Amino acid sequence: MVTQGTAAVRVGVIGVGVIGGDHIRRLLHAVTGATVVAVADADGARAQAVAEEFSIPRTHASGAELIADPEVDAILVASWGGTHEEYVVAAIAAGKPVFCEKPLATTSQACLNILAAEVAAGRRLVQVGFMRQYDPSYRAVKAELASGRLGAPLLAHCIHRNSSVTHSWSSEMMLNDACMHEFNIVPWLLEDDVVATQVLHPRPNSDAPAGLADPLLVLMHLRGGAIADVEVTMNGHYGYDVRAEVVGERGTVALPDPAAPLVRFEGTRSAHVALDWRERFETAYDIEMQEWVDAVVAGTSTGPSAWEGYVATAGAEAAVASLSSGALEPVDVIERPALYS
Ligand code: ISE
Repeated sequence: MVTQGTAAVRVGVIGVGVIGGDHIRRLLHAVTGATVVAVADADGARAQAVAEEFSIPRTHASGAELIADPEVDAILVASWGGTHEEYVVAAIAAGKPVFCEKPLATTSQACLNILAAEVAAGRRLVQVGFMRQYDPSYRAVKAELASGRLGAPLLAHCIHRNSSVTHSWSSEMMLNDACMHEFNIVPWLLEDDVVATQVLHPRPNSDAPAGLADPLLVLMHLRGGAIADVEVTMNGHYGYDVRAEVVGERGTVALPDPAAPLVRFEGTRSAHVALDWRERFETAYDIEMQEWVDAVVAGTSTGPSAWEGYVATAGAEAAVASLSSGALEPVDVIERPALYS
């Protein structure tokens, strides 16, 4: 909990690349109750430049040093996924709330180490950056399903399209970076667990970088018998497009298209499509960050838990296994610790 009388939660940010920089701006200008007092980045010059740009008082030489800073109340981890485990475990050891961008960690074993640290601490300190849970349209779909009038969910059809990606993208990243979101949002929407997954790959798009199995079709089997299909496309060309429709026993519910003016011009009718995930989920990111800060102030943890981070990583891992085996792969997880019940 933040010291009584403190004007704002003093956040330290580790990793100041694209999403880290975005969160700093958000904490300083879109959210109330927080300020950013320190940054650290593997690239010291970048940390310095960001500190200057946002007038952040301190730059630390390492994430560990930032976490130990007594003037930092809460940690935001936005560094490369492979570093998350170290920083999240250190923040838990220091008793500081930590917001960790997705993925919680790059392997399910690393996630288990985080769970073990949090369970040993005896309280939830970790929130994972699954921002879709804060998107008003996803929340509306969940509320509709929860009303029960559509009956039990039978199917979910999901689309996750990017416009284009760099050559550094691999087919595995399509699953453990991009589709990581659906491995969280599908169980959250359907209130059920993914128990097995299978990945299918059609003929690859000839515009995709060589070797990229783009697009992929990911099937998710849920414990209660529902099945979700997820199209993951990295080179859709026209914009960033995320969709979901859930088929229930008595009706269906779908995410609406994001609001955009309908333009009639020179013989066409058109509407703008978001260009990337930051634009599409800007509101969700703002709400996510505000609710995290509010929870830190209240000394609670309300957002996506480390448990959710773990099961999403386990699901993506099984999908990566299916990409090579072609088979339906089980998603094996440990029994849920009482802390997350
Ligand atoms: C990107 O890396 C993200 O994290 C976005 O949230 C995701 O939707 C997108 O597909 C990825 O490229």
